[in-house]
Amino acid sequence: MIANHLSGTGLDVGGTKIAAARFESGQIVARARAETIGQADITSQLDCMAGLLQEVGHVSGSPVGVALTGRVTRTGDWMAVNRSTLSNLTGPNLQTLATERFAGPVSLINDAAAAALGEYRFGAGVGSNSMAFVTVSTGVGGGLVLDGKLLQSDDGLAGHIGFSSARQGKERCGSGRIGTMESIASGRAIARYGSQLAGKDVDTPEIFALWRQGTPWATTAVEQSARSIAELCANLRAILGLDRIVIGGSVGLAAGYLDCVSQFLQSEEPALFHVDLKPAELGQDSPLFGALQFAADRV
Ligand code: ADP
Ligand code: BMX
Repeated sequence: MIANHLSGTGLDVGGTKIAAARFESGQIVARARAETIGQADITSQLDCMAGLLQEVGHVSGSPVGVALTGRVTRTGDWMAVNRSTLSNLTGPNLQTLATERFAGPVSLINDAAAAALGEYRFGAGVGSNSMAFVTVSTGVGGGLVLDGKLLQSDDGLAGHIGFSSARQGKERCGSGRIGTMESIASGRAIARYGSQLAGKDVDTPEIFALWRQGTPWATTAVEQSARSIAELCANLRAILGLDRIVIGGSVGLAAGYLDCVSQFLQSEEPALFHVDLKPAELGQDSPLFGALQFAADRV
């Protein structure tokens, strides 16, 4: 389906970056970006979003669809599950604040749920009946479309697959749970494990570059993540009988990563638990399209 009914502005607030895009008839006509400040409170986060809206030339009164890392309740409260990503999100209701500040209709949704909707409607999920979007990014997030309907819960926790358990997981993550997918497979986890193995600080893109050159410790760090994501895909298939899983996020879309996940899925899981794996067709823009579509669905 073509997205030419989408006009307004999409925001995607992740654990590392905040992206904004203004849409006119389904086309992105302006973009802006800022770094996420993990310790900022809700008011400062809102200031940042407002600055980006101004940069992209947001048209007053047109819809704003906001995709947010963390839990977004049905009534528009926003809070972290992993408090080491966003540590200061207690306080006022974001829906109320954002509606006042942006002077127009505002819709809030979890970032991975938004991306699932975006891919289901306009990308790699088209034609699927039940699918997941899995983002491997700062954290590990998920959005689920089941029998054509986006799964949501009042408390905003539905779809938080990054907080399910991984066989190889041992550490406690910022959610308080031990051995989560997020603690072992996320961009942050790769950097932490890679740095430990290398004996110096290395970031995730560097680790990926060294992995492609065949550096053994970098291979160990990337494969630990990819093997766990393959396990997650098999778990999702077992629990929900999905026919497709779409992978996104900067780690998920890094060259060679999805092939590595596919190989682990093929080699380590029985055929019944294999699932059609595809990269996000909208690339980094899936949450932006999905957030604006979510806004359009609510009108
Ligand atoms: P966000 O989590 O803010 O939505 P991203 O999807 O960009 O943002 O994910 C950020 C994570 O991806 C960080 O851990 C970052 O180091 C990592 N990352 C960014 N670019 C790359 C790359 N080219 N290859 C591998 N990892 C990357
Ligand atoms: C975490 C969680 C999810 C989010 C996912 C991916 C927080 C702050 N975030 O599992 O809500 O969907 O990360 O988000 O608890 P990102 O920050 O990696 O883009």
